[in-house]
This record gives sequence, structure tokens and C-alpha cells, in this order.
Amino acid sequence: VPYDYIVVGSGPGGLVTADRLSEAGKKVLLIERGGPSLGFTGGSYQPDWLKGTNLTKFDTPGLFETMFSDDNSFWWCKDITVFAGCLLGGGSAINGGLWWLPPDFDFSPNYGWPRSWANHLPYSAKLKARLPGTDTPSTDGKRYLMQSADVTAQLLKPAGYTNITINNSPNSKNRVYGYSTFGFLGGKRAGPIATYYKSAITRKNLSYKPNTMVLNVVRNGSTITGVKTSDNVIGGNGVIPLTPKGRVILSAGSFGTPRILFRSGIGPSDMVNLVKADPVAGPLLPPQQQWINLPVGHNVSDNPSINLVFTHPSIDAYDNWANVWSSPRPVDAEQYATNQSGVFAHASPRLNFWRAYTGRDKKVRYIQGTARPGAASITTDNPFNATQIMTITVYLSTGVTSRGRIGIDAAMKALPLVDPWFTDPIDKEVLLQGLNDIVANIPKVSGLTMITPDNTTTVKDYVDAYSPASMNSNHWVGSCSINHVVDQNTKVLSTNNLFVVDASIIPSMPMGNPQASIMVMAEQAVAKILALPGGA
Ligand code: 6FA
Ligand code: ABL
Repeated sequence: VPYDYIVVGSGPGGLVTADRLSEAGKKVLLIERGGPSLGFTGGSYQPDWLKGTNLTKFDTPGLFETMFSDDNSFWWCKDITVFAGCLLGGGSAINGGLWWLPPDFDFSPNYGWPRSWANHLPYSAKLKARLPGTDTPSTDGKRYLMQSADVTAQLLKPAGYTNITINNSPNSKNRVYGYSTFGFLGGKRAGPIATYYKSAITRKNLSYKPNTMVLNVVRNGSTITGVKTSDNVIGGNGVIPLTPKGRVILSAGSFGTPRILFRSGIGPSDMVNLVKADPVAGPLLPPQQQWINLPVGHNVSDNPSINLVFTHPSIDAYDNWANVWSSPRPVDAEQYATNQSGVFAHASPRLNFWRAYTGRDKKVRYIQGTARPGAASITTDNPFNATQIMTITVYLSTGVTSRGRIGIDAAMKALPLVDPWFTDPIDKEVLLQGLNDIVANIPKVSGLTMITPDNTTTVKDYVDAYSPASMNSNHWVGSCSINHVVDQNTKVLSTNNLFVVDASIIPSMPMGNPQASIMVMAEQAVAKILALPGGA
């Protein structure tokens, strides 16, 4: 059956898009390469201590850190070399859940947005109405395991930071800190899945097709006629057609969308030529005179981030999250299983902060920090108390000028071709300044010891030696930047009916962890697409 709209990918971008298009009465197909996630979507992957409930690993915020330590990690995309979620919800099914209502900076013409996008407030309001976010995720309204927040607040106050409820004033991002805010409901992960997907899936005019991968769009020059999937049972050749005025919307993420475009003959010729050389993908390309040369994969950014690890006598490192899956603290497990309250209602972060800096190029750049109990890696030969460890991750956010490139290799794997961190040395200087300003106040917090880097290493040497792969923040944007690859209505340039609505069209780093900002972007994008003449 032909569809008015085919939405490829069910991450934050795709779920908002599919929900709003189906709400408008369009005949929509939402197609996702992965399977279920949250319990209500059919997910069933859970630890023994949650047997008998419908709470999965994905529902349970306190299991977040086990995403990185589980041998059976079926949720990661195996054909993308960095972390990306390949299941219902995309990254939102497996991420830390941090949820920031966007400041005006996130859609400012100063950061690459067309002027027509600057008034994001109606769209931010739509998102907030669906999911406001909470800094008291436990159903009993209490906060748990807050020692790392208290210690970090003590470190920030002497530097002039003030304590705010972050989402009450999204534009306040200079010398502020507040409790971590999550896109959770009822003590469970919610994000776009328990909101937008939940309403979309009830509509008869929306079909959802999981476990099906889109390989390329099928096109006749600039007109897209359908999508080609990996499931050849569909139509005998895997092709799902559009109605005559139909449209395809790619929401396959910052790595997934460029790959579909390359495989459709859209992008730089070095990438499309790799597709041409592939025995499976090559024959599916349109003839070479129909290739469309666009800078797909260029202008990419991700926050460079550096971890500082500390010990403090007040900290409960929660066994560095090592036991939460197989042998959780019994009282906490029981409490969560009973009424979704307690430690397990939070993901690992406990406090977030921001501060503005002006670099020697006179450009303003912001740092963001996230504090949590535990640590991913510790490098010290000094003795330390492992039960008292906490991490502050410091990110460079809005204003980052470094850019990289995303592409594919000859095996059609998606990967960063040029890392986007510190290609501009001033980014590095500003992040180093931010780290040094935090470290400077350690003596003001009684009992606080930095163990990574330790007292044998300067912060500068630590930053200089930091491995690029560890600087990845999983916040990739820009590979199909608006104005470069898509137009103001998110339509791919030189095509009639192909659109992109996901993190890849965002031209520069949002202020915070980006999922809510991506969804606000998608609210605005889908409104523009529906208003655009010529569509079904
Ligand atoms: N963002 C936040 O705001 N807060 C956080 O705490 C946070 N944490 C993390 C985190 O801990 C990790 C480990 C990662 C990887 C990301 C985090 N992020 C966080 C970032 C946030 O999750 C991403 O920025 C956000 O999910 C990006 O949304 P998009 O809609 O642009 O893209 P996704 O990758 O989420 O979704 C793409 C979907 O398309 C997936 O479901 C994928 O399976 C599907 N797909 C891809 N290719 C496809 C194809 N060819 N055919 C069909 N489906 C396809
Ligand atoms: C995010 O936005 C980041 O993308 C994640 O990297 C981050 O989680 C979450 N939010 C929570 O702040 C971290 C984990 O806490 C680490 O244990 C893990 O090593 C790291 O992600 C991997 O990138």
C-alpha cells in the first residue's frame, strides 16, 4: 500500500514527526530497523529482580550505567563505530535521560539557523506540554543518592555560581547549577517513546514497521517514489511506495541518515563512489547523471568532554553501578520494583551546571558540567577509596567552533572520518580554562581530592594527553546541516519530496544534552512540512 509519508527511524526526531503527521490525518508509515524497548512497547529485557513486572532495562533509569557494561548489548547499532541506539526510541531508549528545554541560543541565526527558525517558543511549549521533565524523578518526590550534587555545589559556589531550577529559566546558562532534570514519568524512562510514540501508535492511519532497515530511497531524478528496505518479502523487492504527492522523511540519526543519502546517490562523490563499488549497494544507485552533490557529512560537531574524578568522604559511589543488574542493594531494588521510587528512579547524573567564557577570538563559548557518583575510568598510582568516587564531566557546548566529518567506509559502516573535537585550538583553550577554574576551588571543599588527573599531572598535561575517543559526548549534530544539505523547510536540496528531521540538520551544538532540543526542532520542522504546498 502506498503511504503519504514514510518516516525512517524512531528516535526523538522520527517519533515527534510521525506523531504530528498522523495527528494531521496523513497516512503514515514509521519504519525502524530495531525492535522494542520500553515494557509497554513489547520490550522484555530485564534483570531477575524485576521479573513479574513490565519494567525493562530501558524503563529503569537506575540501570542506565549498565548500558555500557552488558555483554548482551543488542541495542547498539553494530554498523556505526560510535554509540548509537538501534531500537524503538533510538538514542532516547538508552541514553542518560537528561532533558533540557532549549534556550534561545539553540535556534539562533548566530549559530547557523535560518531567521525563520528563531522563534522556537511555540514549539518548545508543545514539547513541554507533552513532557516537562523533572528533577525529582522518584515517585515519592524525594531525591536519592545526592552526595555528588552537594559536593559539586560546594565546589561551584566559591566561583559565583547560583542554584536554580534549570528548566524554569532555559536562557540562564551562565554560572548556574541545578539538579539533573530527566525526561521521565512515574519513575520510568519516558522521553519521546512514552509520549509521542504512545499517542501515534493508537491511530489507525499510522503503521509501525519494526525490525526493518531502509537501505536507500527509490528515486526518479529529484522525485522520490518510495524506500527500498532490507526485507525483500515486501512487494517482492523490498520497496515500499509513496502516494503520488507523498514524501519521505529521514530520521535515521546523524550517522544513519547520511548513509541512506549516500546509498541513494546524494552526497560528496567520494562517498557515493564507495557505494558504487559495493556489490550489494552499488547496483541500487541511480545512474551517475542523477547523483546529487551535497556536503552530506560535513559541518559535524559533538561536544568535546573531559572527565575529572574525585573522592570525598561523603560520597556513596554506589559500587560504581557494578551490581545494579545482578545483585542490587535489596532495599533499593524492592523499593523500585514496588512503586518506582528510590535510587533506581534516577539515571546516574545528579547535578548540572553551565558557565560562559570568551575566547581570545572574542567568541563566547559555554561549558556544561555533569556530576555523578562513580567513574568510567581512573588513572592514578596513588591509593584512593573506591567507595567514595565521583565524576564531573565538563563539556564544551554552545559556541564550539571545531568541526569534523561523518561518512562511511567500504563496508558501508558509518563512522567519523574527521573527529570534531579541538580542530580549533581555541576550543581546547576554553575547555582547559573551564577545567582549571573548577579545580582551583578544590581546597575550599574539605576532604575533596582529585584522583584523575592526580597530583602528579597538571590539568593541561591531562587534557593534552586525553584520547580523542574518550572526548566523544554522543551528541553528534550537523551532518545534514540546514542551509547546506536541507533547506529552511528541511527538504533535501535539489529534491522535490525528500526531507530530513533528526539531529543531523542541527547546524551547531545545542546548549545541553540535545534530545529535547532535537524534539523541539522536530515540532517546528513538521509544522513547516505540513504547511508546505504540494504534499499529500
Ligand atoms: N541526549 C540527551 O538529551 N540526554 C542524555 O542524557 C543523553 N545521553 C546519551 C547517552 O547516554 C548515549 C549513550 C547516547 C548514544 C546519546 C545520548 N544523548 C543524550 C543524545 C541523544 O540520545 C541523541 O542526540 C538523540 O537520540 C538523537 O536523536 P535522532 O532522532 O537524531 O537519532 P537517533 O539515533 O536517536 O534515532 C535514529 C533511529 O533511526 C534509531 O532508532 C535507528 O535504529 C533508526 N534507524 C537508523 N537507520 C535506519 C535505517 N536505515 N532504517 C530504519 N531505521 C533506521
Ligand atoms: C549524555 O548526554 C552523554 O551522551 C552520555 O555520554 C552520558 O553518560 C549521559 N548523558 C549521562 O550524563 C556517560 C556515562 O555516565 C558514562 O558511564 C559512560 O562512560 C559515557 O556516557 C559513555 O559515553
